[in-house]
Amino acid sequence: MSAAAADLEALYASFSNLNMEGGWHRKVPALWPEPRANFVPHIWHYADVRPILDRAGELVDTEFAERRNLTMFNPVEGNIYSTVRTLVAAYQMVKPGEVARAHRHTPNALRLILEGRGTYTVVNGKQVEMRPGDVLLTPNWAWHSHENLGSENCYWMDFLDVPLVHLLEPMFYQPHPDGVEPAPERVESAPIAFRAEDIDRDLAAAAPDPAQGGLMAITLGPVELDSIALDVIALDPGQTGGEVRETSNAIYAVMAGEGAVDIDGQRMAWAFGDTVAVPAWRAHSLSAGPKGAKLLKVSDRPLMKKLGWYRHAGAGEAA
Ligand code: 1HN
Repeated sequence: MSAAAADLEALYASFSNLNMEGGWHRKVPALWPEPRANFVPHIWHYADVRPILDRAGELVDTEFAERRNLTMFNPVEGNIYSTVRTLVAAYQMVKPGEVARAHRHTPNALRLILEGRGTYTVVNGKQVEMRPGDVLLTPNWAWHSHENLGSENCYWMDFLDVPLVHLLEPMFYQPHPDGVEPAPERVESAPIAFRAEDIDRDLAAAAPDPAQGGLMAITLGPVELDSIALDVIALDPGQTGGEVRETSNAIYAVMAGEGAVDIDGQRMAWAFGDTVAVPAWRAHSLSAGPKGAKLLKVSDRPLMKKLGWYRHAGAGEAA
């Protein structure tokens, strides 16, 4: 070893037990030219999930489970929870007569109802029926419980920013002291409830959205979650959207119809109730089968925008 090399070794040794590293001496880089392909595109099929939910309904009691849900984790090394970096998606089923007790937490949540009438969610004391095709928000720290007062199983999807809260640390969680909120007020409409028929009406009047590959799309609002944007995208029969590539992390949920997503040279076919993880900066385009399709896109775009990190490339035209 040269004298200079020996001096350097001595320098590294002098701070190696101080929990410090020289920025010029890192084993893994801290910066890179553009978003890396960390999380991977992945699809979960509702046809696979539904019988599992039914079986869980026989074996797992909601008295015992705070929530009888199945979370979808991205199949990337070391991950056992997140669907994409900032978001987690889950499927949940509540049987007639069952109650998912009230609780509140700092993570923001929303639900997309797939099947079943007669189940009510109570959000901050307001009781709203959850109907197929509805999207219902549960913002940061809002009390929420779910109760099936009908005669059909109710199936839905949950989306939460729990992985973001894990990263940033502001996790708070409380079960409601009374189990459920006492004397909720039943309402037909609420600012946190986007009804299927209202979504369809707004979509029918929508214009092509360049940010969604030129497909017809609406953004749900004006009441919004701080960290999560909700876009509903409609495809005509046989339509193909232009390529979309953006820094936001997204999860698509199929509200109606069938089709496919082409992503990084891979094609994934989807149908009603399926979930597709589209991590940041993955070029992708959607296409519909012969009956058209409708998708909910759940993304962390508001965060990216607030922080000045939202970028998108190749706002393609729909064909
Ligand atoms: C949660 O609170 C619900 O309240 C659903 O229905 C899914 C997944 C992870 C963490 C909390 C709910 C959840 C969840």
